[in-house]
Amino acid sequence: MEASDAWNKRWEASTLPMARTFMEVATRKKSLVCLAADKYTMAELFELLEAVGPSIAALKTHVDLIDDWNMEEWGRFCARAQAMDLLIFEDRKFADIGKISRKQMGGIYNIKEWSDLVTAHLISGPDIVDGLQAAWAEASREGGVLLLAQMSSRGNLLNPEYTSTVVEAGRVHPGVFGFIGNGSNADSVRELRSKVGEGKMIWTPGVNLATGDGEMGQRYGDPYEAVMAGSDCIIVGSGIHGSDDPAAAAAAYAEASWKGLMER
Ligand code: S5P
Repeated sequence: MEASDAWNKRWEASTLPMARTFMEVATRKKSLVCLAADKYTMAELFELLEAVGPSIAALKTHVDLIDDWNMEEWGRFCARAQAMDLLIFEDRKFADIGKISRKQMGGIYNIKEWSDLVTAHLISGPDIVDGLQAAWAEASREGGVLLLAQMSSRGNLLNPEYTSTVVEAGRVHPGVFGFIGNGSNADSVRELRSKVGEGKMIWTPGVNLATGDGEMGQRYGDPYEAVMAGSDCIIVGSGIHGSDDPAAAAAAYAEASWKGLMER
């Protein structure tokens, strides 16, 4: 199947090349799954990637979780992810002013050199997106920013008015790839999609085949429901890496998400 057929309006309306790249990868792999690779050693990360790589479309990292992180091994890890046809997404949740966020793309982790996507809060204003884009430009690379428009955790402060403000600013910004939405609640995703329109991605964490409450205030909704409600990618962590059989779990999430896209 061609990505343009699978994604229809989203394909037509998408403004950022990286969004089309994602839609192509997802179509090749029949998976709208982004793995939240929340592991604490390089060995565990490599093992998880080998097990689930074929069933996922993107790899989300928290580079500052890893106890034995070093650039050499990280470079090998990213190369392996690219060889497995994955986008690399550092979930750094930048929030500072534009010039500092730009510099935070460098430093010891040098995120600008290997990330295709990063997350940011818009709390400091729209210049954060320009700062992050300037960092990728310095590295002669392209990337996309996912703005946190909603969150999955209980008691979060991102109320509907805040969500609308983030979407209004982000939907017209060429450096914005899309928005993070609350996958634990299909109605929230639907509401977010109505605000966003067709032109940007919505990616949703807070998704698990076992719905309900997770650890420390996390909440979970169903992956298929999230896609039907307008999510373009389900971000799944413990549902995959916490499973006894991560490869089988990843395949199950891929199937649920692809079924959602086909029916949507
Ligand atoms: O609102 C959010 C935004 C994000 S990016 N809620 C989230 O849970 N996340 C991330 O998604 C979080 O940082 C974690 O890496 C992942 C969810 O993991 P899980 O184990 O609960 O599926």
